[in-house]
Amino acid sequence: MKDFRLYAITGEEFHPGRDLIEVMEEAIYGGVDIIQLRDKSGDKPAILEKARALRELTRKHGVTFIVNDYIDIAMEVDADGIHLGQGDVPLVEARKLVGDKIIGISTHAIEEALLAEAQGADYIGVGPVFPTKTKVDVVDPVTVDYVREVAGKVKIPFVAIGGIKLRNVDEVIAAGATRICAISEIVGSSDISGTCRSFLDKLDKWGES
Ligand code: TZP
Ligand code: MG
Repeated sequence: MKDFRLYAITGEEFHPGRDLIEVMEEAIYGGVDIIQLRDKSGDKPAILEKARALRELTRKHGVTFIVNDYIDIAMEVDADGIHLGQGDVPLVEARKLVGDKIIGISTHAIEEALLAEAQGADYIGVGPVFPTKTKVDVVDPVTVDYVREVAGKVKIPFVAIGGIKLRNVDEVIAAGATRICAISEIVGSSDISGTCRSFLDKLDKWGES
């Protein structure tokens, strides 16, 4: 997959009254490399409609588009990939369904990370690094110690996620993360593009040192 640094996930509860596509376009102007549609409403026709609109937007801007939970919707709109949780369709089964599309999977422990790598995941999520209210069924924070462990042992790309804010991202980067994912800090910002640029500035600064 094309490499990436900043990964934004949708979270409509953080921008009430604002249009999803407008919000995600601001994130794109701020420099995000990947957008994931994550929608837990269960309203499939509405999710399909959002997926179509985000596919059009991301294609226009050359941004990678990932769909969470719905492999069928990802295939229907020709997303670039899917994101799986540990309790979703097993990676090996998902690979048969999506062919060479990107498969990302959330991991919370090194055993899960190494298994995902061995089974051909394209990237893994590492988190939640910090406490977060965004994900309800979330496991305990894995802390930056897990980020450090993955940075030392896993060869495929990994993205740190969960409670990551501009004020604490330095700690995550110091632990070895070179790719960052956020929901509330990005889409809930009053200056979405500026927040994205600030994340990228921090990743750049650390990359130079
Ligand atoms: N997976 C692990 S933590 C999380 C997900 C989807 C939520 C991240 O949201 P936020 O608002 O960036 O903490
Ligand atoms: Mg899932």
